[in-house]
Amino acid sequence: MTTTNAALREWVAQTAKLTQPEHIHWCTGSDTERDELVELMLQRGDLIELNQATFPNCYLHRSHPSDVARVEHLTFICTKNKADAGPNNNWMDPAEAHAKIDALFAGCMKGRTLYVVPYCMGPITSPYARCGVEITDSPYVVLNMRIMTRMGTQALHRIEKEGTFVKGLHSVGDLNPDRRFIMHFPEELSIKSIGSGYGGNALLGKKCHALRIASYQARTEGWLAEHMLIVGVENPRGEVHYIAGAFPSACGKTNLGMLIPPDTMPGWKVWTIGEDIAWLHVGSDGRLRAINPEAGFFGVVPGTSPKTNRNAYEMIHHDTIYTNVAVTADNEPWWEGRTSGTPVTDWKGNPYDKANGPAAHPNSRFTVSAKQNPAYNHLMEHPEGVPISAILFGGRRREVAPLVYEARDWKHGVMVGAGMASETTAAAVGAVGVVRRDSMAMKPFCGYNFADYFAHWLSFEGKVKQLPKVFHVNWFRQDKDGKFLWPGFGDNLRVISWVIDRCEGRAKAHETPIGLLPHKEDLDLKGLNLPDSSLHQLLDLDLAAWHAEIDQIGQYLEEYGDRLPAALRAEYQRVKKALG
Ligand code: OXD
Ligand code: MN
Repeated sequence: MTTTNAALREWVAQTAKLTQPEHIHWCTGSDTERDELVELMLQRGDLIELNQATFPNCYLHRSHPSDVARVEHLTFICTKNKADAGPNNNWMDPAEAHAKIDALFAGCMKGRTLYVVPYCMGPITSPYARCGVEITDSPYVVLNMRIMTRMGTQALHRIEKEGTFVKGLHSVGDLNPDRRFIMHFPEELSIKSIGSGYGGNALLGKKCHALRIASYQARTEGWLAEHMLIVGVENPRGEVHYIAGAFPSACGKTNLGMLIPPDTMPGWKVWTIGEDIAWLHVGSDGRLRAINPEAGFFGVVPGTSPKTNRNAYEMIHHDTIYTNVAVTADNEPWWEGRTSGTPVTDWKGNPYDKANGPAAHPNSRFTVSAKQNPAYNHLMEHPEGVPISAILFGGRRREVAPLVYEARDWKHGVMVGAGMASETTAAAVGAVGVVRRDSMAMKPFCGYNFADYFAHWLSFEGKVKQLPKVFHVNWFRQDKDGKFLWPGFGDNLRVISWVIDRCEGRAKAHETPIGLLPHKEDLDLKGLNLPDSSLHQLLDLDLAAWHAEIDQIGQYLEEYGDRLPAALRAEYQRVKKALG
């Protein structure tokens, strides 16, 4: 197979010359192609068949033990001007980056197959969708891209019609972390990634294209590419709202996107549009509308149980690729938080021994089609996307951030998003549990200078007929003994209920220096039985802690110097003054 698109033909030929594969395979996305790839990987031991009676069409992949998470320190934004990448990114000069990484690509596919993977991010007929082509030597990547994107012939046809696509070159190389780089060239709409087979580093449609390259593209074209879930909620009055939520990796986007209402909240309905990435546009109706550019979920497995997320638990019982989970004696996948079974083999393939740490890697993942989600909704395929009523920003904060507060207007909302922070998780290599600023949950994913990104966010005021209301939430507050104060999961709907009532203009809130907070009477807490002392801590403003917090936010924002939008600095000053 080949293509009528000369640029694509040329690029594949050049890449083959550089990487010297034994075969070239143009992916169609067909079932036969998938079956052949699965067979090949089973033969090579790159996939392990799980119990087909209880987990039909489920397979386990074990990645190299040094290759289990995103590598932010090896991820670069290569713009001509260093300042355009900003203090939020590692930067390398494009010419230097190409030379460095091309030297590693030279001959790296000898004896391997080069797969050409055309894909579309977003519903195939959506004017907001964008296409790309990933060249990879990893059949695991092909199988995952087939689930995570609209991959194959249809995407190729769109590319041939439009003539444009993002170029992503990937090789697992020799998996040596010293020869691992994830390079982005936003001005060329291209990506080069070598030395890792892990999701975020290797499935180039996801973080590399749909966030880093797309955020850059979005700025020049007047839209937003965000690290956000998109959820549809209908309350017992029959009012429907779509909410987008930006939370850092492994902070519960998948759980909130697939939330199941608690039994004590009858009449509520919730459906998933997305659980990791949202592309937001000003729609023809003047509202901010969101599409999910992805077609599947690449979610964190540990903690998934009928109690925490029954939808996800059911969804991953068939047609799922597991990466780095443990296995039971019955050959079923196992992870910490799974309520049945006992692990006998750990994620590395060794006999399980508690002394060696968790059985499943804390960042072990499932890859599944979004259609397997019991809360799937056909609106995920809607070319115009869904209208967004509210945006939630949130992180993992043991202290300081209350359960929920509302920004008083868009400018304040942008300031709240810019200043947000969260404890780091196992989704990226490095220390876990350290509080860091993670503006709009985009610290690892914004393909350009955050100062310009904040200005871009601010620019939506006036462009959108009805701007979403902005809230900050924190499901992760702990008491002094380290116990979570809020039950989370399905009960987060209680907070969403208040958010919707605020959007409808009927719920009460009181003004504080940081924004509008509910009193406990303003929240639907029926059947929850939370002690008053917990509610008090969750909804109280710790002024001393906030004085320290606002100073830290100020120091962080000043890292952006003169490039920081004056309107954001002014908004910061307003909040600081209000705190006294
Ligand atoms: C992810 C991440 O995989 O954010 O979604 O790391
Ligand atoms: Mn993510």
